[in-house]
Amino acid sequence: MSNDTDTPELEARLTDQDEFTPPESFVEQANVSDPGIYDEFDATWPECWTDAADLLDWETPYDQVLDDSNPPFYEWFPGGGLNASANCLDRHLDERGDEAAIEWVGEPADEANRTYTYAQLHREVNEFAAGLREMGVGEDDIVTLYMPMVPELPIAMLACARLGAPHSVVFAGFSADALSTRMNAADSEYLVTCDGYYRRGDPLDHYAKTLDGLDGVSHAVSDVVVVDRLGANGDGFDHDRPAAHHDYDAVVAAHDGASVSPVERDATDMLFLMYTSGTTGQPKGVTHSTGGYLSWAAWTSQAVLDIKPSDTYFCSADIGWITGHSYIVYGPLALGTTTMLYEGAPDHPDKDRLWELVESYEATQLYTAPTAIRSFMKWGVEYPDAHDLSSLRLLGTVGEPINPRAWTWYYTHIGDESCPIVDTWWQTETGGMMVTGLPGVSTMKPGSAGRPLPGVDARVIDTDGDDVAGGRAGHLTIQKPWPGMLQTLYENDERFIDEYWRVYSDTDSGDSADWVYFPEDGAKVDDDGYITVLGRVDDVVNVSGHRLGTMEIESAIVDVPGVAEAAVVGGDHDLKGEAVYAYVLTTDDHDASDALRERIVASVEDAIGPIARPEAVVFAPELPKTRSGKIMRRLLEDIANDADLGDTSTLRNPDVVETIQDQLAGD
Ligand code: 6R9
Repeated sequence: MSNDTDTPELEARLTDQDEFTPPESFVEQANVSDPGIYDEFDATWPECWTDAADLLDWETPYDQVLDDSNPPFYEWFPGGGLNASANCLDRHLDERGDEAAIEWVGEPADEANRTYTYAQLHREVNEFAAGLREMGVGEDDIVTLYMPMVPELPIAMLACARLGAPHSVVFAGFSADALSTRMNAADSEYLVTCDGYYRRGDPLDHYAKTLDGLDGVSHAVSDVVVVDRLGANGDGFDHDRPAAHHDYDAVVAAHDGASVSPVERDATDMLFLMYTSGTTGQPKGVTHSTGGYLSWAAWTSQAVLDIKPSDTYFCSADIGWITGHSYIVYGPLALGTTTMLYEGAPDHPDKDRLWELVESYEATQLYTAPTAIRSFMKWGVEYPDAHDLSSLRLLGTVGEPINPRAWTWYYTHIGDESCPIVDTWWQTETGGMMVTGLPGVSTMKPGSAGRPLPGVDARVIDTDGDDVAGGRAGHLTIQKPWPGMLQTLYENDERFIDEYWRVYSDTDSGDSADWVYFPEDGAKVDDDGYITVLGRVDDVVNVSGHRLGTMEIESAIVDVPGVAEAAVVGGDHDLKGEAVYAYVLTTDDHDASDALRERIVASVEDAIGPIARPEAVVFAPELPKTRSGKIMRRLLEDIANDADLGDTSTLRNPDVVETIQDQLAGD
């Protein structure tokens, strides 16, 4: 998206806004059904957030709900002590020890499926925690987890949490370079990875990528644990393993039946760290607290996803992203429910895979992304229609704006018009949901995320800081702190202030009221206070709900010999929401060629991963620039979208526009 928050395509999305009231059958059983909660939370803020903290077991009660004396370094539940793994496991053992905590559905086919009861999960987390502890992992040591959707990933997360060691999960689809960048930035000396995994039936050599990544780590890595996902099936790849690379099963077996008492963490101690893309090339290390984050994940899971212990809840995200952290692992397990973990792709072995799983596991909620819904639409209604989806009670979406057509399709064909849809706006940084309806209370408007949650002070403002109304576009801001908020950027308080606070805050003020969080999204608000999020206003492209920094992609492109300059923008894409468009200038001694284009694509995949693969690489004689020499990215977006370009005469080099358009058309 562009810096312009009122482009016509986005306006169009708002025109057809029908309203839907939540089904009575849902309201009757909803965890939250009293509309009075909005006024009540406003009146009692921040004390209202004891409701969230009360969902957890505290080893030491907190002294205060919020200490806001040093903004923006807010402290939620200071003085309190707790352990996240104890909250997700130990406290459920008496009542739910034999109930399923994780239903894992693996590839290939169904033969690999595993159910972990709370008792079994607790046992293995303890065993693995004992193993990590023996390797030397202690409180505050950062453990990197580079794994796909296998049960050992949440097990490792909870084992780290048990020891008070923050984890840093790196999405398995990310490249070796991305792994080394993140391990270097966090000075992480421990890594848990796996030998490989299956994608649409084919084994992938993840360990080879891991070894490459480790080559790029600039400090000593003391231990690596390798989960055997393929080897046991006879699909393993041949690699020599250094002595410091332990086999996961052997580690667990060596600590058979071990018990590790959960380390009491201060509420404000770091639970985990997650790198996300931002405006500059260097990923941002978002840090989350133990008490605030976990209460937020639990409270929103209860209030918005309506999770109850008796549910079988299905979120199709990857744990390598924040959605998987908050809404596959921490939120659902804190509430003692059954959470599903699906390793495979939604179209393998066939395009009804998700519906087959919903039917056979009798899933009660489905939480997925608009990009997936648009694919389901394209594949056709015959796939969901072939299955009994009547176990579903609630649907959710996350990651990007949902267009009303996709919303209506989801509501009709998956929810059978009897499931509320929660369109949840939030970010890695917010820890959990911020703007979305309460499914037992709120009227739904397709295309709009809804009102801010109770107690969340989200407002759309103009550049003067004044509220906008009546459907006009502005910037989304959050004007009061919330428990799930990031604490800082890892070891970089200054960048934390610069990235999120500087634009709208009086940064010299010690008064919390003068501090405003800016998530870098554009939004509109209607007369009912419903917020429609329009997308990023920074240099971030949202491809299939995944945040990618254009600077990171550009730097991978200019690394290729023969490339002089590159500009990357997001262009509209029917399925992915946005796709990567790269405009490239060659050096004088290189011609534009297919071979160069291939090297560019390969370099992007190596630096980031296949998700960042450019949709188009357009060779341009020059990049369109303003008189002051700034690349006109908005214009490049409009070219990608084949949109009306308006007046281009103020460019320093107006002639270049047509040449680029021709190039793209012939692409
Ligand atoms: C949870 C997650 C955050 C960015 C965010 C915004 C976009 C997320 C959205 C949405 C419109 C929604 N976004 N949910 N836009 N409607 N319901 O996705 O975190 O990966 O950090 O991305 O995603 O632009 O700023 P993250």
